[in-house]
Amino acid sequence: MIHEKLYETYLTSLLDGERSKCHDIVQKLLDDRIDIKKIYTDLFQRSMYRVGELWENNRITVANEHLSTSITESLLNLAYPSIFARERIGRKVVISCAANEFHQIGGKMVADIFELNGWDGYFLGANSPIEDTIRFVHDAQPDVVGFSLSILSNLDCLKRTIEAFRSDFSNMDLLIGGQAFRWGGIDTIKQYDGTEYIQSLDHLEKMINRM
Ligand code: B12
Repeated sequence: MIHEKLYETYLTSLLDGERSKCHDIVQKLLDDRIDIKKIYTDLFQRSMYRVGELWENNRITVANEHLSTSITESLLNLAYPSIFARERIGRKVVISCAANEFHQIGGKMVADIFELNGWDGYFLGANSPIEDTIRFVHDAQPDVVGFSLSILSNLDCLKRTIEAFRSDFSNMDLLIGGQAFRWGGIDTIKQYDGTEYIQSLDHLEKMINRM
């Protein structure tokens, strides 16, 4: 549980670019063994969604948004000691953002949740070209591949990616997620066999535990 007051303090520090204050808040939560999924969603995701609203309403600049993004990305790394502490279970996942998709924090979190559960998570980052992602998957031979989509207008890129994947890997399970689906597109994803839309990190972890 992350208290409202702590969230507000964190958000203010993030918007002010106070990296060390943000660092201390997150480190204390980790030291107190607060669930990493909670930190990811109730602190990082919630504050970045707020940053997006403030930017959309011209209450902060692109520079402020970039600063918040870069602080958040650096803070994700604080969780690494806990994330890699679990014994490896010999399973692999590749997580990528569709081509033309530059939002990468959500996808990185997803790879981390797999790691937290003992998987080896390969996160390819933003705007991954389809052919190169397919080549990487041929080499890495993962059990599952996941794609993150934040901008609904990139849905066609994602469809092309899924179709290219299906011709090379007919039986590979594909996971799809990201906030683009707040605005539609879930029915499109459901048309593809072996492709599952996952709406949150809680749902993701339940699914990992069933695999
Ligand atoms: C930071 C940011 C950027 C940065 C991203 C940098 C980076 N390193 O990631 C930059 C500057 C590149 C950017 C660019 C743009 N952005 Co932007 N951006 C954001 C912002 C503020 C935060 C994104 C973020 O990190 N969110 C936090 C993460 C943790 O949340 P998440 O992505 O939803 O991920 C969670 C779940 O969705 C899920 N999940 C995500 N992926 C996956 C994958 C799988 C497999 C699974 C299971 C789950 C899963 O798990 C995560 C944890 O719970 C958002 C605001 C917002 N609402 O998020 C706008 C936002 C996404 N951007 C927006 C826009 C419009 C743009 C631009 C078009 C702006 C422009 N005119 O140029 C461009 C598009 C670039 C592109 N082609 O991708 C809009 C999108 C609106 C819409 N209807 O599509 C938003 C919502 C802002 C707004 N309120 O208007 N942006």
